[in-house]
Amino acid sequence: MAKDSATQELLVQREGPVAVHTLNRPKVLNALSDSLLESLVCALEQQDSDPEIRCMVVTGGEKVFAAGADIQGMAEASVAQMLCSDRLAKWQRLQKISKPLIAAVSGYALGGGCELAMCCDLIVASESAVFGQPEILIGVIPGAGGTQRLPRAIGKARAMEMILTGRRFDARKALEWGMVNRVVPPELLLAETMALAQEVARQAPLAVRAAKEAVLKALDLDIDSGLSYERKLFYLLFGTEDQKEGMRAFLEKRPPRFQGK
Ligand code: DAK
Repeated sequence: MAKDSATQELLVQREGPVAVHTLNRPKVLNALSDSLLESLVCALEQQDSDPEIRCMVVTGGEKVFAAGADIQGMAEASVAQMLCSDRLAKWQRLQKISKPLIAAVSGYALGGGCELAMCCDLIVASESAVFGQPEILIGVIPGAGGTQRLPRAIGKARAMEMILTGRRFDARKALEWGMVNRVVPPELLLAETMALAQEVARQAPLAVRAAKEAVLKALDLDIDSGLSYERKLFYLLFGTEDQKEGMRAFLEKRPPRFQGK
């Protein structure tokens, strides 16, 4: 994999159309400091506008995904300091990434780490992955989407229990509950995630973008509004060269060459 760019706490590598981001604060289990979150969001935004990149992976490596926000930097904060911090804005920027994001999760994905994984569009988990929203154990509640995304991911009853008790759940449960796409041995995590990312990256980029947008809307809209949203995006794709190429290639019995146009 080609090394693209890096800060010490975030490593960025590229393999063709896929960019891989590795959180790198092992001493604190990849706790998401403001600067780490900022580096990650900036890198993702940059790649979102780079036509050469078609899919992005976020991982913490084999040992740990992320043990949440950096408690050290938050413990003595006042309401005003929390309100005025731009941390929330970083999470909102993350939500606006239009290309597919895949989380490759091994080890702990707790608090903000679990929320980061849930912000991604697909999650590949290793057998050692452990998810949870333990904020209640330190006197708060999830603040970066956990109370909203976890019930959508695993259902209200399970999410309520996890959030009220701070209990953790493992990769098998996450798979059984529909929160992750697949569970693989830790040593295969990156390879399996890359295979999935490369498969997504081979599809027509504008259709991929529209598909992501439409599926995310399914979680917010009533069925009629969702169907209407889908229809508009569907028609819009008939204005793309890739739609012509995809359908012609099918009829000519050859693989398509998608250009993102
Ligand atoms: N922050 C800072 N340091 C952490 C950390 C964290 N979240 N998690 C672990 N560490 C540090 C430990 O302090 C320890 O440091 P040293 O003592 O070696 O200096 C080192 O990492 C290794 O951790 P442990 O010794 O505790 O390792 P164990 O294997 O025994 O336990 C653990 C692993 C993951 C079970 C445990 O470390 C743990 O419970 N960590 C805390 C998990 C947690 O509570 N996470 C939620 C944090 S709150 C916001 C939006 C969202 C958020 C904040 C703001 N806004 C919109 C403003 C998010 C909040 C959260 O995520």
